[in-house]
Amino acid sequence: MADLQSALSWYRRMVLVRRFEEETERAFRRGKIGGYLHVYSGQEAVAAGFISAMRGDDICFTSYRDHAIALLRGSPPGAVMAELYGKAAGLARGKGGSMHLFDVGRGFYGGYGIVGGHIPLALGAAYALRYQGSDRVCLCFLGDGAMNTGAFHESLNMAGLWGQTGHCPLVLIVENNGYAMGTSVARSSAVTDLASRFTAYAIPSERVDGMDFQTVRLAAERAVADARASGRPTAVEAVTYRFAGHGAADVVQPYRSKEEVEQARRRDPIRLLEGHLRAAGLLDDAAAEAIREEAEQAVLAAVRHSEDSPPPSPEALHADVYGKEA
Ligand SMILES: Cc1ncc(C[n+]2csc(CCOP(=O)(O)OP(=O)(O)O)c2C)c(N)n1
Ligand SMILES: [Mg+2]
Repeated sequence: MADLQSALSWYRRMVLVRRFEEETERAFRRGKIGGYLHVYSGQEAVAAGFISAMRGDDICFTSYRDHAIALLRGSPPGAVMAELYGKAAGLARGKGGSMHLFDVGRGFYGGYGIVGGHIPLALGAAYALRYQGSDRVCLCFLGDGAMNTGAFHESLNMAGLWGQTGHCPLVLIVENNGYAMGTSVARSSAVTDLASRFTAYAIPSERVDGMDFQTVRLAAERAVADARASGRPTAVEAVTYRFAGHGAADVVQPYRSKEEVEQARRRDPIRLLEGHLRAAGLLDDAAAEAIREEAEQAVLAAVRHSEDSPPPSPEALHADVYGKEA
């Protein structure tokens, strides 16, 4: 069992993520958040498990389901929320929105809307880290649906190849939540054992229960340590479930039954970790309530901060569009 004492602090952060996401859904319905919104509820153990295994100077990439990654890497909730509100105090200065969070100072390289489009970027970043002579690693979170894009296969081929000479410290994390929008894995993948698909590119992989923080964390520690020591890519398929719709507009959800969602909710990752912590005597009712209250206050403060922040100024329109010459 991974160290439960430190799991308590990750439990606290998972509670914050869940509460944060509930508030974003509410703000979207009230018209406070524009554009689009994909929440992470149900999948918290995956990001928390992997981010807990990262070193401060490691880096990560993900898709548009990105709020949790930023929060778990330590971005201030106020800056994350303000970005969703399109405000100048946002993490991307109000010009990226929900799908394009970015916090380079905390090793978070985004937040991308094109399915699979971030995988080649993560691959290049992993190569660069070794090329520059460091032992840092790059994590790339991706969905089950992203595994069926050309970018995935082209990137994995190069990752396998570069790994042969120790030039690709890339950890690939498949967040298998069972669906790509309204299409199930079974309807879209010829091989539904997603972890096994990495063997085509000589990349070691394993499949784990993505609802159990401790299990994810152990797999993450193994994968990160392997990538760091060998410079080879490694992959983990975390089997998880998204409790909310694909995005804020996915209300009816004809592609899955209420019973299926209820069944999955019985293995809520936050309650599972709470159970472990209570069994170990590390959490009781009063402490759990205090953690919920702390999350509540942090999220309400983030909302106030976002409401109070101005939108980006018209002059900011052209800022940050082009990089500066080195
Ligand atoms: C290249 C591309 N094709 C289609 C879309 C539309 N689209 C947005 S999300 C999504 C499903 C992706 O599913 P998955 O990778 O499993 O991630 P999840 O949403 O389950 O986290 C699709 C098809 C897109 N954004 N980009
Ligand atoms: Mg999916």
